[in-house]
Amino acid sequence: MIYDLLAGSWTYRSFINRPDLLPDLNPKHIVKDDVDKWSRYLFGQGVMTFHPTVTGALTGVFEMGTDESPLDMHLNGKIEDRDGVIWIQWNAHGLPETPSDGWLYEYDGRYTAKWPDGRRQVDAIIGSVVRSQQHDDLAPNQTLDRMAQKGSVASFIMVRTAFVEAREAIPLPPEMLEMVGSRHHRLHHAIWHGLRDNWVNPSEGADISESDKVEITKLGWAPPHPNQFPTRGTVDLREPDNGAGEDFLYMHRQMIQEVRKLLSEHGLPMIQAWTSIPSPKRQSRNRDGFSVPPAWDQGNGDAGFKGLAIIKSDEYWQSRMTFLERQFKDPKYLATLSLDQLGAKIEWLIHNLMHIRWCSLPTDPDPESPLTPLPGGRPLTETSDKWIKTARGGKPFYYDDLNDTFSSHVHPVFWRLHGWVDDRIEDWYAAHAAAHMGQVTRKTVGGISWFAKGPWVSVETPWVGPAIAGHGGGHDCDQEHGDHDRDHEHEDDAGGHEHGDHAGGHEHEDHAGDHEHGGQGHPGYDVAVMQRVYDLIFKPETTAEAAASGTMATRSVQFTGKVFG
Ligand SMILES: [Cu+2]
Repeated sequence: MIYDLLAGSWTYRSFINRPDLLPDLNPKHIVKDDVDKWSRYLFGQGVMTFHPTVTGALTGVFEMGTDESPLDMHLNGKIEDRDGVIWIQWNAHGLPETPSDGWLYEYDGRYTAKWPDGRRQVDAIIGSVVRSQQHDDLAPNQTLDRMAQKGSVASFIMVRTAFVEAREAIPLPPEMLEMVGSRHHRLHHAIWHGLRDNWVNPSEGADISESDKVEITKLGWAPPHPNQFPTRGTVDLREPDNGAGEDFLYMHRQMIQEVRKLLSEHGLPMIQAWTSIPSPKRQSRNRDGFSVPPAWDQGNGDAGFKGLAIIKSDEYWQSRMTFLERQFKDPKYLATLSLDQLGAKIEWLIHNLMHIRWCSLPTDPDPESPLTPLPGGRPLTETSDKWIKTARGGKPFYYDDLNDTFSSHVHPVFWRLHGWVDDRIEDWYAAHAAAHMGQVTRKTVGGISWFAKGPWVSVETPWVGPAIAGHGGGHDCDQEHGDHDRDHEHEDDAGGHEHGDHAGGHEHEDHAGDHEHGGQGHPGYDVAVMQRVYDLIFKPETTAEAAASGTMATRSVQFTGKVFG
């Protein structure tokens, strides 16, 4: 049984078990005596945050105070499935040398069932509570005497509170959202991933026919290094390096560099990479933005929910992520990997999983239907304006599902986790420099600090999209034209094309985006061209019809947790 559906924060209220009926309260005619009766009915109130484990153990925190004078208790307990009903038994104990020192409460509750006919039913837990230790009374609602007696029993109701999203806790600056949230950037990220992921082995929702491939190739977007799984086992069993792993590392390094440039131009602070993958957190206010959002039913069955819940669990972090993190920081291990293998392993074994672990239930960006949950996320066929930028609560809103390549880079966690990925490249370089000096050499490629082709580096110029002949920026000369083309490369020039003439003659629906792309003056980066490529991969006409007839799921989940599925 997976208990992640209990994870996260709940508004807790307990009530004294009074048998008498309470008076009606008329806000237009307040009777103090009636209000007094009501106030004596409420026993306690606060925010309880549950942190369940997959085995049913429960820890957490109960917050009752304010930021200035916190009043916290720690929770410990267990969760049990009894004939399909989820029961929870736990206690809250005060913290030594804080105002709650010596407090002890015990709780017995159950998760309320879903009513088949319920409308927008809010998750709730109901139950009974007893005060097990007498204590000095600090609770605001206990004003009758100054001692809270042991043995008092009350009934409680807990109601799920909305998860505080990373975009609220650690918002990206508006200047950056304007750039990375543009149609231009969304399309580039989505088709770059979509082409290399689906060119050879199309996944659900993607379909690239031979004639599509011809058109995509004409538009300059044929991916030279389709994605390939990293192979477990010995070096002999491995697929030969094709450069896809290097593309993964390089393209995201280019994105990071572009953002750094924008931030420094605006005098804004840089976004700090994760130096280590954050330990499990389920904080009620998500202060650092890295609390793991709860799992939800994505509409793909019980197995889908369990898969999501496991990746979000503490156990996953403890058993899998910390192990991989140690590996990817271990110089001995890194010195055995080519750059391509490093990229492939990071992408498939840990990067995809970080995207999934920190993703959150998406909501409809349409201002007409605010906060309507979208369990399956954006349909792959949908790229209308509401998925780019809308307004919510009077502020600009950019759709930012972390588990969708059209929007993941608009999510604040994206830049932390990709910063972590990017730092592993430097660890890899240092490991090789130490293990076999001179076999890996640094080289600037397309304006990006990179590495020369050699025994551990398989391609000259990683792929980011259409290349301008002879100007780097993603063109793999070695593969397509042979080594003699090398003397046409002018790496140092490539960066200078950001505001260059190449872009001038074409249509630009999105000027801000177009001009910021390092070394990309090719007409293939026009929004209209990228939109065409997107539509060729994800087929709005055909899949929309199929979805309407119920034959095909249109879901946006694009980072896969399955490596060898
Ligand atoms: Cu990406």
